[in-house]
Amino acid sequence: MAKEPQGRRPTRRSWAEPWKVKVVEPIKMLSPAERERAIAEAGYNTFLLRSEDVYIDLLTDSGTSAMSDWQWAGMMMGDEAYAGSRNFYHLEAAIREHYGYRYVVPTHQGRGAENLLSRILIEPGDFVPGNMYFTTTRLHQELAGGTFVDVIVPEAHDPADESPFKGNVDLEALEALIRKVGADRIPYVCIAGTVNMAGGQPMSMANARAVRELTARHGIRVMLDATRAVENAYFIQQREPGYRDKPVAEILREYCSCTDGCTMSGKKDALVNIGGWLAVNERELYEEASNLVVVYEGLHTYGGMAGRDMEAMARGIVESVDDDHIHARVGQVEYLGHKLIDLGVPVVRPIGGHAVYLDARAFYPQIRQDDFPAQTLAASLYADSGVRAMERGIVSAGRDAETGEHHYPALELVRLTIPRRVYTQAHMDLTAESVAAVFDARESARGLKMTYEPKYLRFFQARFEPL
Ligand code: P70
Repeated sequence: MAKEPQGRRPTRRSWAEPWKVKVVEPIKMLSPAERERAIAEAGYNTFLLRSEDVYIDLLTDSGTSAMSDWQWAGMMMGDEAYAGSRNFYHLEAAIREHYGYRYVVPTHQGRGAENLLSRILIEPGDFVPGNMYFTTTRLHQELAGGTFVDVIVPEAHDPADESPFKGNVDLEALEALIRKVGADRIPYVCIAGTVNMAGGQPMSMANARAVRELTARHGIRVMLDATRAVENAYFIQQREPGYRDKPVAEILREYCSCTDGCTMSGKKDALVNIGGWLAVNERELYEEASNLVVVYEGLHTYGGMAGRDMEAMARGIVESVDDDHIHARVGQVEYLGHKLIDLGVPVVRPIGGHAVYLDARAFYPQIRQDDFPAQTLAASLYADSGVRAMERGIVSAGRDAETGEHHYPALELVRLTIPRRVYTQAHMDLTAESVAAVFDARESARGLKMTYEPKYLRFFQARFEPL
């Protein structure tokens, strides 16, 4: 009998998700004519589409993940007391164990924590350096009278640069800022891992430690945006010498130990549909935050969440640092990303932790940034297949608070964001084929013009018309 040819057996074994599906939610693709109508009615803004009109929803990984049976069981254990809910203490214990901070103030989501932190620490005229801006974070800094200063490494602005840690802080830029404005005008440095607006790019442990050392010399705090810090820890494990054999849980704690506290949107890493927190190590800061939280969120033992929400998040934190979970999560994002690279589609490299970012400038060189290339691309993708993505370019960047001019970000991107534990490989395949089809039709694309522009965070509600 003829032998099977040797070459047909894969040399590397596949990985697969460490779970199986127990409940399903039906989704359907509208007809092409219905999709055209839906996106026109939404003002060519994917935020304004009805979820029921979306086939595969890659708008965001925020609050869209699937909870486990253990988390759902926890939902039934909600202690809905106004004060002192047992679920708060479970949450506090999970944060102390896995993130390592001493004091925890729960909030309804990430921006609730950003509001508290900004109000407490920022004085008018202050500067807040960070490794690239995030929309809500920067807005709260500005509302408190501060000015955000981008100190991310220059390669973060180049979609083709393959550096492993494009989320790193440019230490020279940070030092130059300290010299220029003085340490007493910098209440804290805000670092994020992974960096959302840079394409989900991580920062290294070495860089976190160096930021720590530099700021310590000047008596400046470091606050972490911990929203996707577990994904960052996974990249450290995979890419940074000396971390290959360490569990992600251990790396996360080490990473957080380079900082004085964090704001957190639990809707991402922590595998819940709603929730967040502010955590700090200083008693005085905690006292101020737990006082302010009652003004804006709720009592300091629920912060806008139900008891059951806090239980789900406490359990989600435990699940999120599991090595098999995080490998499969980032692995799925990389699967989609490499598929697109193989199809010749321009994407931000290396592939990030929570999303694949299409490079809309490279897609549509004929569309000026003023005519919103990324917004155009996101709308075209929806029209092609009902896949919903998010603009992360000039619309997201908003206007300069002083001059009123558009910010012109170097990166003009469309984000295909993968919810955790929700979609299959087949959904990723279909998405990749749709992106390739839109890429093949790229030459016929025109831009958009903005017909309605809200004052704050305009990308959420702005409306457009085809040029
Ligand atoms: C997204 C979401 C939220 C987020 C984040 C980082 C690094 C803080 C937050 C705020 C949702 C979103 C928010 C604004 C514009 C578009 C989308 N990111 N830090 O899809 O947390 O939403 O809980 O208040 O990514 O990336 P929260």
